[in-house]
Amino acid sequence: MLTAYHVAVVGATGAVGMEMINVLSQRNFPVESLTLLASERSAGKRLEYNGKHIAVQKLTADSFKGIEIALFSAGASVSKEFAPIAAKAGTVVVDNSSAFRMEPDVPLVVPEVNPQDIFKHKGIIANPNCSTIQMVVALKPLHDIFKIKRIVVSTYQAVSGTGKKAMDELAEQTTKMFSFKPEEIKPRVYPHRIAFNCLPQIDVFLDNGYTKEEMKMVNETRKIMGDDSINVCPTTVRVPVFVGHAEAVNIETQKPITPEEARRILAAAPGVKVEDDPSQSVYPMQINVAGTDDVFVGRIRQDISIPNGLNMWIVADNLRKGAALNAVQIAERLIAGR
Ligand code: NAP
Ligand code: 3JM
Repeated sequence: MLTAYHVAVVGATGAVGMEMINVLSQRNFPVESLTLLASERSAGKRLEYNGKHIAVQKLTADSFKGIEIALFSAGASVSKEFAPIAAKAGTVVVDNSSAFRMEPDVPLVVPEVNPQDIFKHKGIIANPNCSTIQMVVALKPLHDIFKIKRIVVSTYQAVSGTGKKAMDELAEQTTKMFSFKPEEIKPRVYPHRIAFNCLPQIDVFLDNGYTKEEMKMVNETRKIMGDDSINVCPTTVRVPVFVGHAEAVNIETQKPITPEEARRILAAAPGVKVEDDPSQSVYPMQINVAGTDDVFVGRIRQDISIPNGLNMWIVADNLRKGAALNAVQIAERLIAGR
């Protein structure tokens, strides 16, 4: 008989939490009971899971009694406070926030890249940043063969990465622009207007001039790939897209690499789909990847400025592979025990 688990989603009413509920259902995750947790604001609200309407409960220190697996996506401060409480109660936490990602005794996992790290957990497993996840899924198979020395990446990130308030803000600002009322736009979530604009700032600025999002890509890539020698030079940009992050990625490798070899290796790589036919204007785009599970790669071409370099364009659904799906895949590996 299949074992089923007592599962909780923390931040269930959010953009990522709601996608977690969808993914648990779509992948038939063996759920014995599903507990939905959020702040006091959403207590009593009902969310649908497998045709049932489940009432959201307020998250408290007592929420984890009998819970075996908790998927957290309520922000880093909630994770910092409640993930250790859950772990102490015997729950295994898969945490979507940046709270524990760089802690040495917390595994940081992308199942296609470092599944073995899952079993080193001490109660908390961290889900990486969305932009990092899609990049390492595509780059690990190339690193294994050609050894990546340096990555230069620019991101084009959707507003859903910031949550549901940011999605509302883009919709409202767009409507105001079309009603010729730009003076009524008062940015609340971002420092500037996001409609019809690109913001070269994601998360806060650090002393080195990079943003926190950019440094997540540097540090998390090294930890997941298990290779501190990889140099990452990122620029992260918010674009007026609802769902899907895209990335222009340049790699410099130790061994010579050709676009043909890269296409062949990526076509066989787990979780990757190659969409690359310039003659037909075929390449991955956010409008096509939203709602899908794979990491899509196109525009694969030689870097004409250095001996061993390659350019590519990597796109994925940030709420699915970038967050909810990756977390559920971690939980699936965990219960499979391998
Ligand atoms: P969101 O749409 O704003 O949702 C936030 C969720 O957290 C809501 O369910 C909210 O509940 C809940 N929450 C807020 N404060 C809480 C509190 N004090 N106690 C309990 N629940 C609380 O945001 P989101 O986009 O889903 O993202 C949530 C978090 O997930 C982010 O802050 C980030 O840490 C993480 N995330 C990770 C990735 C990734 O790359 N892996 C991507 C996106 C997000 P209410 O409805 O009650 O307000
Ligand atoms: C807080 O697109 C994005 O803004 C990145 C997702 C995100 C994160 C994260 O996963 O790193 C949004 C808000 C965080 C965080 O630091 O936990």
